[in-house]
Amino acid sequence: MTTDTPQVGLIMGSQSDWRTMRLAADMLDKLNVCYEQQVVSAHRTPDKLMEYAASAQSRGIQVIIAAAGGAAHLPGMVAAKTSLPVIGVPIQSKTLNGVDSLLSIVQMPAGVPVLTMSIGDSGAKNSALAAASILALKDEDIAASLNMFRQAQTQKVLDHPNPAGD
Ligand code: RP5
Repeated sequence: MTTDTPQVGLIMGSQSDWRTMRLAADMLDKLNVCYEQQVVSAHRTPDKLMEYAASAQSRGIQVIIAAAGGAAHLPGMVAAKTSLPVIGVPIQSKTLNGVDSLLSIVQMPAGVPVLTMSIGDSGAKNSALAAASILALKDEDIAASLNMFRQAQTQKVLDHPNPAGD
C-alpha cells in the first residue's frame, strides 16, 4: 500500500450489493489501492449520503465508486455533492436485469458527470481499474500495479491461444 489513508470510497446502496461489489474490493486489493467500504443508501439514509459526499474530499478520498440497483440515485446524488470523480456501477437487478440501474445512473443531465460502468460483475471490476487509473496519474506505485495487471492479462491470452483448451 502506498498509504493508509483510504483514497477510494467504495459505497453501495445495500448490503445485497456486496456480492457484486466485493469484486471491486478484490481488484482494489490486487492493485494495492487503499479504500474504505460502506453501505450508503440514497433512499434509506439520505442524510448519511449527503454527509458522506460532502466530507469525502477533506478525509483524503480521491475517487468515489458508487454502486446501486433499481432506481439507482446514489451515484448521481453523490456526484451532486462533491466534485471528486464519481464512478457509478449499475447493479444487476432481478426485475429488469440492471437496465433500470444502468439508465438511472448513466443519464445524468449536463453539468454533473457520473462515470458509468457496465452492469454487474464486469462493471464492478472495471470500476476498480478505472479508479486505479485516475490515482495512477499521480501515484507511481499504483501505476506500476496497474501495468503489471494489464501485462499479466495480455500474457494469459497470448499463452492460451487455443479456445478449446491447451
Ligand atoms: C438499491 O436497491 C440497492 O443499491 C440495491 O441494489 C437495491 C435493492 O436493495 P435491497 O432491497 O436488497 O436492500 O437501493
